[in-house]
Amino acid sequence: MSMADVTAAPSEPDSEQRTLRVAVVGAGFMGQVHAEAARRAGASVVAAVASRPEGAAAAARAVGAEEGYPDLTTLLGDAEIDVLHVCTPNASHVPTAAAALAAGVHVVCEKPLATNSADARTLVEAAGGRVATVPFVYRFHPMVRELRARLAAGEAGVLASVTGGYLQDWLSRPSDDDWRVDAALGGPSRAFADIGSHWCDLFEFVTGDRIARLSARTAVVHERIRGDGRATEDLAAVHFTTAAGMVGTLVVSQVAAGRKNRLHLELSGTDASFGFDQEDPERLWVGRREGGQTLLRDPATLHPSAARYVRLPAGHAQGYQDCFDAFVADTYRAVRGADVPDGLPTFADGLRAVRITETVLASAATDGAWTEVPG
Ligand code: SOE
Repeated sequence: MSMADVTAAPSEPDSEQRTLRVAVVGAGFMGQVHAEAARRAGASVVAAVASRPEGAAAAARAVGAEEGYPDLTTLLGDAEIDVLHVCTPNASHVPTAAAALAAGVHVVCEKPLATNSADARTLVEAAGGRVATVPFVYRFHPMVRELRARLAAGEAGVLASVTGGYLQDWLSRPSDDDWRVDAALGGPSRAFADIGSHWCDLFEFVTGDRIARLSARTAVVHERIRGDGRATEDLAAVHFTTAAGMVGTLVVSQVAAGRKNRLHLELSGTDASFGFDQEDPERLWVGRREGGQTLLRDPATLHPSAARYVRLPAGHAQGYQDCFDAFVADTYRAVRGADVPDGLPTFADGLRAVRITETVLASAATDGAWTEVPG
């Protein structure tokens, strides 16, 4: 790929079509990432809604929207938007997404889609013919697509086990605070719903397999009591088996000093093994008895399904925001009715993640009893 080819990247907007009008609810870190991705996909970020009416102007400034609205009802009545991005605390995802869908608007809703599976299922049903997606964005790393293509081609041989984790440290001190530690806003699960959900989605996405049964332990390391008075888990350790017979282990922690956003998975097969680390997303480790190698994200050598998500020439690092951009661009393609390559995470995937999270909590509540994941 030359520098000139970069302009032909698949996330370029289709200039034949009218500009999509989008709005963002929630103007924190995630809202800003969504708004940037929307602009890069060629949409107009016409409106923002803050959590409090008096925050409307500040919310618009934070996400670079044309106008701030005091509440969702006013926005949906006035702004004629095509897509709503829901980036508010977890407990408000369901009413916000449901109101937008009822108004005929397509929805991108942050994970967890809902704080329980009954509500998540209601949203899946409410989506009807609308495009309704959940940003499991790590699917859009080119090296994740490369891994998926190699597994689909049978390169691993018998894929027997997986080990991995998702480690962060931004809540490692007792005084660290965020709405996510308040169960009334974040829901009954914190670390697992927030980041364990990403790991499970990525594992199932790359393998095409399903986590079937699991045994989990959770721990509250810091008794952070907020809101309704329940402390949510800082970490979870999960042992699982899959529908295809793999065995896996997973540790999820938001109190792991020194790790910032380390989603890591290592899949071991009888012919080849693969390792991916989200903190080093330009590389994929491929291990064999004869010797391993680390592949660099070089479009010249990647499977077409991976090269599709390459935006920059090899050696010019792409990362987190690029994943978001690609996810939002594919969402908007679906909104426009275009053929979308497979791998767009939908509300059904959001429901799946909530079900796995509920199973983790249920198993942990029964001393790690082996528990079936429904659905
Ligand atoms: C915070 O834990 C967070 O921003 C998550 O909410 C995101 O989903 C993850 O991608 C990075 O960490």
